[in-house]
Amino acid sequence: MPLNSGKLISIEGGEGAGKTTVFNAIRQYLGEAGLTVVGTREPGGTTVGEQIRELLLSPDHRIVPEAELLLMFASRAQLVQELIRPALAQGHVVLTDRFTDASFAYQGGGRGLPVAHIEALERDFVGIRPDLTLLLDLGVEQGMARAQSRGQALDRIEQERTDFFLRVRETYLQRAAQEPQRIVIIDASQPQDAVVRQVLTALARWMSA
Ligand code: Z5A
Repeated sequence: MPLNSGKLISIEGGEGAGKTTVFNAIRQYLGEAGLTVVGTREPGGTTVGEQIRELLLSPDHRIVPEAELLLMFASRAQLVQELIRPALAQGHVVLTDRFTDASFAYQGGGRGLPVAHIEALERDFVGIRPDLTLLLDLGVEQGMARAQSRGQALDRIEQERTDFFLRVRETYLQRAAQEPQRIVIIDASQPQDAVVRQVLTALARWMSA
């Protein structure tokens, strides 16, 4: 896919999948290719969105699944209108650490909310899907061990039980099976340099398709 018009690329995966390293590697790769890359993350990415993120991730709150879903989409609606659409209109590449697939995986798969509600929110308040999604896939136990090895306190969602994360992973993989052209599965169980190599190979293939 030639990058001569704005494109949206998302990075997805479970806990400790290594999104941070991959994000930085993609940004550098595309920058060296002469493209303007606008990086962002979800939830968050705008002043309003970052405040919603704090609310969502603070272990101090008990948030019901429906409110959690709506807050994710409130942050996303703000991000799409304030940052993503303008950047795409200028022909930039927007690289985001998570996007709507995460709501299907966490609030749909993990929390068990009806997929039809998430599809309606996506249609009415987002209106765009990534052109390319890199799904960093990793066993749940391995991912949780990595996340814990950071030595930081776990946020509200990271404190969920293993079965929640198993459903999240399963949902991501189902979505990848449904949209193989858009969602590329990366084996994130490998060492960091091997994960980055897989990602950049997938990116190069997509750019030249
Ligand atoms: N969420 C949601 O529920 N619904 C939504 O719609 C959206 C999000 C958009 C915050 O997202 C939470 O919001 C997240 C999903 C939910 N919940 N959880 N749990 P986030 O993306 O900001 O947070 P996160 O998923 O918790 O990010 P993370 O744990 O930081 O994941 P990561 O970025 O993939 O991990 P990392 O920091 O790159 O790596 C973790 C550690 O592993 C670190 O010490 C690395 O050095 C190490 N690492 C990374 N790769 C490797 C390899 N290959 N080998 C060995 N060690 C590695």
